[in-house]
Amino acid sequence: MGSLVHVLPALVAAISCFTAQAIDIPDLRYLKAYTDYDPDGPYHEFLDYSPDLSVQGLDGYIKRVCVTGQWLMYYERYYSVLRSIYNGINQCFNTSSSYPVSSLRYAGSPYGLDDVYYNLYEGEEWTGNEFKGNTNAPTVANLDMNVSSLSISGQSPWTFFTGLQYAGVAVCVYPDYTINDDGIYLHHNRISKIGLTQDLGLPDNSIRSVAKGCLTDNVYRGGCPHQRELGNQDGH
Ligand SMILES: [Ca+2]
Repeated sequence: MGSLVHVLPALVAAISCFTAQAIDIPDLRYLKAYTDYDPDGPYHEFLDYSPDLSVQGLDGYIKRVCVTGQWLMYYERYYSVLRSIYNGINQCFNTSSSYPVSSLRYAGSPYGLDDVYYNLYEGEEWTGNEFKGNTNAPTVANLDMNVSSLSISGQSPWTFFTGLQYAGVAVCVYPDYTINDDGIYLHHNRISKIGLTQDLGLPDNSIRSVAKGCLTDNVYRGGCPHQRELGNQDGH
């Protein structure tokens, strides 16, 4: 009987662990890429970045996508030249074959759909190299004084600073846009061109550190200029 007493709690723990995982599944990001417009056709499911879609044999062949999360698609390999953004929760979009896609990646947390997160990008319109995370960063390291666009997600604002160690000019950005499907939420905001976003008050290539929360009175709530690319469009 002694051993059974020990086995039972372990079994209960295993079952609750499985239940937690099952509940988490609808929150996971994915992108299903179809080579035809047929919703019943074959597809390749992406859960992570693809810097070169020729690896999956899909360079230039994606005609339809179904997504959960925020996905960025590019004309060129290695995230160069933004083609379109698809975001949603279990939403499908047709894409135009006249504008082939050669790489793709998601913006947001790799852990949970609406977990707090930020992504900083080297180029305008979320192109090029990236610095990302879910905690304070006293330096943005490889993107120091080179951030030209950004994305935030989850239910927390983030403060961006022009100095190292949270010094200098600061702006707080709120995730003021919400996608909701059957009680599953994604809060987010995006800035495509930091230098050209006058309300933001930060020059291009000026961000040097990042902190969670709103640590300044300089608050920015606008953004998401690429709503035009949602839906059955090319983004052009
Ligand atoms: Ca830059």
